[in-house]
Amino acid sequence: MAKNCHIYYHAHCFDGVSSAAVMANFLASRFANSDFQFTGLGYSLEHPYKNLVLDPDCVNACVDFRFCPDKDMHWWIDHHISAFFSPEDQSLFEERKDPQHIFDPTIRSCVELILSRLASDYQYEPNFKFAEFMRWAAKIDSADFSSPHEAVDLSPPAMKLAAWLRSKPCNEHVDKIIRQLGHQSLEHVSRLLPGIKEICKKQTTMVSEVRQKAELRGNVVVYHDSSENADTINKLALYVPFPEAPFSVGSYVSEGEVKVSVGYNPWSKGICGINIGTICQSYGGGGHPYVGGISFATPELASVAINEIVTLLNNS
Ligand SMILES: [Mn+2]
Repeated sequence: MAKNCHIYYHAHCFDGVSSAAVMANFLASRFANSDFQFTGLGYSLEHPYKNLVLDPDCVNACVDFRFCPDKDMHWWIDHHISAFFSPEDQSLFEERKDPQHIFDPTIRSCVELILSRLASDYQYEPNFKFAEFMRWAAKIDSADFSSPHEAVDLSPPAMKLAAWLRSKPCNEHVDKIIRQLGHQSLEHVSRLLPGIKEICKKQTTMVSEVRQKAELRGNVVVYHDSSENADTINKLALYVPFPEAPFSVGSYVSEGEVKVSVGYNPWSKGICGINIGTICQSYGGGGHPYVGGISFATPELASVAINEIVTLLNNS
């Protein structure tokens, strides 16, 4: 039976859009000739679903993003350690034991979690080979690159798509690309991205900006960029000038807020003895054990928190 399906996903994220494409492929295998709508969601200071009105007649699904307490969110699959906005949301999830609400923070990408659990629990057999997406989603989401240079190298098609998504392209374009992802190779899709040439050029410029402006405070690379859209930078670029520094804290001005990103250097020799996702959560943000982000309403609030976090990281 054809249905209207609405898929919510983590916006501007390779794993997020790939998860949306896999979920669409899964729902299309259950409901032939269905219509699909996609909505990207991002972290902010407020509850992400505060203004959300779900259509109960739609099949609603949310992937790679926070738990939605609304009963009409029929599917929810996430792997973020900060999946629950509040303890109340977490209790709801635990009480309901809804088999269509799947959470496993031990899996490196949401694409992998969706593919494995829908195969085991719902006998899902995708009619498209998502292996390449799964490999790159895990690599990008967990920053599993061999060097800071590899992390900022935009030659692989998946890296082009990830950089393009970070540049916050308009919804209409992202929508078109998600619809291609379950049908075409990453190589093919990477050639369809509007403005990708400029993005590759900009990346080169940003990496040289970081080389000039980033400073080392103890074990932490600290970088601030107040230029427009600077938060589109690949945060791993911060380790290009300081490949040995264990941590980085970058701050960027975006849409009236200051976005702070905190990360553990995956090439650093030491062991990360601190959970960065938890630190970010304590400031109202979220993330994974090795990387996280926080939004602040003013530069003053951000700067106080940055100093505290730098001290915390230096003492860890
Ligand atoms: Mn993810």
